[in-house]
Amino acid sequence: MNSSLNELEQAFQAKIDAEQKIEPKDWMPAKYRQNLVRQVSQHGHSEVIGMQPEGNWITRAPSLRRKAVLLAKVQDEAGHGLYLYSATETLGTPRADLIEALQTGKAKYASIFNYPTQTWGDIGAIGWLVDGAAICNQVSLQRTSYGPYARSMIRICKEESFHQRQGYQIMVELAKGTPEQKQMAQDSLNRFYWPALMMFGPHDSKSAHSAQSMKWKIKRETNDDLRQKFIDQTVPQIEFLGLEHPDKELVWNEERGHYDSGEIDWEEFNSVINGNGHCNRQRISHHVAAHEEGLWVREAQHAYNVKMKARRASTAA
Ligand code: FAQ
Repeated sequence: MNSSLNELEQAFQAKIDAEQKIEPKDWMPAKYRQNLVRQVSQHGHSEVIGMQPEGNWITRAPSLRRKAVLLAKVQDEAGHGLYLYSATETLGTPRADLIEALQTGKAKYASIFNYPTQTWGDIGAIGWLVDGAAICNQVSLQRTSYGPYARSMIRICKEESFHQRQGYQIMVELAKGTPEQKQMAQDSLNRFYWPALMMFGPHDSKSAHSAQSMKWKIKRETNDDLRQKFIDQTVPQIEFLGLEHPDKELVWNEERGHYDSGEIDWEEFNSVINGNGHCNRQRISHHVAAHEEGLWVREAQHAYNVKMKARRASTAA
């Protein structure tokens, strides 16, 4: 390796080891940049595509209050997507390229959003379990080494914790309601529990990016460690609801101080992340249609920017 490149890389790693943030104009290895663009943009895509399953229930929410709350939550997810796209753009990749990668299947988004929302209970389960899993992950990402990503996580986590509470509140109401409502809550828990565990990604031994991402402190905790945290925190929440745990192999392990759990269906996980889940095609075609319909807004914004730039240039002259 070229010695000056070697020195730059060593200085970069030393900065990371000293817990200093990497900022957009700092030197960084090409692979660090590439890995961040991959993870942060996929995170942004997850927030944006994640609006669809919940958006499906805005017109059918059971009360005006629930409708307003859900509408606000879905808007928050759009905002999260925008912070994350902005963070990715600071690494030099234009937004249009990110969108193209999403729409052509080159970039992934969280597998969970390819499951349909069939009942109102699913909206409770998403807020509780999906936002809950997202928070577990994102709290640790507040300490990620790339400054713009870390800062976006701080704000996003604050909003996600409201989301998680609104979801759990829906579940509490259903679980304490009529037998039919309680059954609806149980059914949603059964369908969303395992896909929520899949959000943490493959086991550490099978994770392609973890080792390097941990060294660069892009990721601060491994997939399995974060998943374990989520499994442990969810047990008392299920007990409080008076629902049955979907994992029949779950057992407390005194020695480890954690719950041991059953195995995820990795075949299902791989099938969903490779485009063959229930809703993959629908999610992308909906995104493409919305993007095309919004073209006039982007064109109007561009025309306005050009006009303002020309006006500023003429007043400066
Ligand atoms: N789904 O080597 P690893 C939310 C892919 S936000 C789809 O372990 P890595 C808010 C992975 O990308 C939820 N793909 O990868 C909300 C890679 O593929 P690639 C999103 C997955 O990056 C709530 C390959 O498998 N959160 O929910 C999944 O080190 C409610 C190999 O895996 C984030 O994105 C999966 N579950 O670890 C919104 C957090 N798992 O790129 C609306 C930030 C793995 O080589 C409503 N991201 N893959 O083609 C991360 O922490 C990491 O990227 C992981 C994966 C942990 C997701």
